[in-house]
Parts: sequence; C-alpha cells; structure tokens
Amino acid sequence: MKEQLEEIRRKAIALLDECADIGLLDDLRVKYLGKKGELTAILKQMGKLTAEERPAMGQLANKVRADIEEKIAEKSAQINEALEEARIAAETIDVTLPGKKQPVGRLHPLTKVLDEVKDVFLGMGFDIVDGPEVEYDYYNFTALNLPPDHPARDMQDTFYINDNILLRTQTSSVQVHVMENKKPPIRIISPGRVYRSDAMDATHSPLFHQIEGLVVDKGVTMADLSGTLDMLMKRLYGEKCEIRLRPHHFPFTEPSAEVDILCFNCGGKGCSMCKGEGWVELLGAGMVHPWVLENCGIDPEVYSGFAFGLGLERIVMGRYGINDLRMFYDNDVRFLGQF
Ligand code: FA5
Repeated sequence: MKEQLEEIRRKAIALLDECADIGLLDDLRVKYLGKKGELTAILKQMGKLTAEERPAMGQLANKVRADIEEKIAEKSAQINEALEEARIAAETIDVTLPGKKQPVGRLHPLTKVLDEVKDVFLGMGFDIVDGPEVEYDYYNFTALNLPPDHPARDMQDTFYINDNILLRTQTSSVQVHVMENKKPPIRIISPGRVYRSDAMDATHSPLFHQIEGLVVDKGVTMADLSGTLDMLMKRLYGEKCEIRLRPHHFPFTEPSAEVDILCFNCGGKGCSMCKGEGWVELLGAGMVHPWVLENCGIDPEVYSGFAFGLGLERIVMGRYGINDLRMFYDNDVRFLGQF
C-alpha cells in the first residue's frame, strides 16, 4: 500500500506540474481526491491492514492528500494569475491613437445676430418681452388701426385658426399687450416668429422673424427713432453703414417710414439682391399713432412714442453677405457650420 500511495503522489504531482488549464486542474482534483478518486479507493482498503500498520499508513495517506491539495492550490493560483495577465494585455489602451472627433453644435446665425441685437438694446436700457404667436385678430390688426375690411390687411394675409384667432403677421401686436399692461415710460424690444402667406423667394418666407421696438415717454420724437436705428445699424454693420428713412404708410404709426440700408451685395450699384435699387429694405417704423395710444389707455396729449419692426432674416443676410434667405431653413450643416 505504501508503494501505491507513493505512486499516486508521484503521478498526481507530475500531471499537476504540466497542467495549464483550469478545467483540467479540476478534472485532476476529482481523479485523485474525489469520492470515487484513486486516493479514496486506496483508503477504503485500510481495513485490510493490521492494527500496527494502520497508523503509519493513515499518516502517509494524509500526507499524500495534503501534498496533492497543496499542489492544486499552487497551480490554481498560477493559472489564474496567467489568465489575469492575458486579460489585462488584451485590454491595453493605446493612448497614442488619435481620438474620435465629437461634433460640436453651434448657434444658428439668426440666434447669434439676435443675441447681438439684444445686447445693443439692453445696453440702451430696453427690456426684452415675449408675445404670443397665436394671436387674437384684435391685437394683430384692429387695435393697430386695421379694423376688419381695412385694405392694408391684404398686405399681411395669414393663417387663420378661426375668424377671431390667427398666426400673428407682425410683432407689432406685442406693442398693444405692453401698453395695456404698463404705463410710460416704456422701452422694450420683442423678438419672435411671425407668419404670412407669402411665397418663398430669396428675400421672403412664410415664417420669418421680426424684432419689435417700442418707446413711449414724454417728448419722444422722430429724431430719437432715427438716432436709435442709426446706432443699431452701426453696431451691427460698422461705422460706415448708411441707412435711409423713406416715407411710407403704416396704419399704426404717423408719420411712418421704411428704413433701408445700402445694399450689402453691390454697395449701392444695383443687383438682383436689391432688385436694382441699390438699397435693401430692413424695417418699418414710425411715431406711434395717437389712436393706438388711446386704444391702450395712454393719453396722446401727454405722451408720444416711436416703434419699429425689424426683419431679422434680412439683417443677418446683410451681416454675413448671404444672398438667399432660404438657406437659413435648409438645415444644411455645411452652410450653418460657417458662422
Ligand atoms: C411690419 O410688419 C410692421 N409691423 C413694421 C412696423 C413696426 C412699422 C412698428 C411701424 C412700426 P413690414 O410688413 O414692412 O412691416 O415688415 C417689416 C420687415 O419684415 C420688412 O422690412 C422685412 O425686413 C421683413 N419681412 C416682411 N415680410 C417678410 C417675409 N415674407 N420674409 C422675410 N422677411 C420679411
């Protein structure tokens, strides 16, 4: 039996020494130490030994088991360590590889220039207010001296929700909301979307943006209007920028003017952009009509005011030399990425 035990130990240790696989290691453990393993089979024969032989054989058997267990533990640690090293080697990050580019978004040119316009007016002490895009007929037309059937409504046909509610055609509707809720002095701008059933072309869109301006106080004159707009245009386009005020008619201002700047495409010579005029229309403006002040509960004998409505798209076109307004809405990143 002694030889058998020695033989089991020798063979088991030799096989374990060569083992490099965790599954195989477990098979060897079962083969030698399991319930039906070789060592157990030998121990079952202990009963055949004499009482004198048994303690020495028992001791040897325990020693053989301990040696095999120790070898299995040592091998298991070696194999696991090798596996861990292989895993780390496979996961190694090459820090010299170029990184993956994350595309970064940017502000739309309309938003960028609107922010500049807001800055200019905030610097002059104006507040910025919001108004509804879905509007009552009263605020968009009637309160602005455009009663039902007034011919000037034809110039601003729009999208109607019902007879009384429409998509606003102009931010001038906000003038009425502001004057109804706040007494002079008033100094506000109100940017936002407006809608008209205009056909799309290089300078028109059925959805576009306006920035309304309104100042009401004692002693406000047309000179204040002209000075304010001149200052804005010079801040946006540089000191050399020229504007002109052209007599016009708006039912809600008296006197009224359209304000043009020297064509940013041809510098005044005449081109397709300015339709040969040399000037591009940017906004409508004028002194708030006394009836509009009265409609809003402000005494026109005491107060006067000026108002203007800028077309944001046209300003941005001038700012960056863009000759077709449709590009703002095409969502082409090759275009939008340039600003
Ligand atoms: C008005 O809308 C008046 N509410 C402006 C105003 C305000 C006058 C306060 C007096 C006092 P008008 O319809 O001209 O006016 O439009 C103003 C500006 O909006 C135009 O000068 C132009 O720059 C721009 N605009 C008008 N229609 C379109 C369109 N379809 N697409 C793009 N921009 C447009």
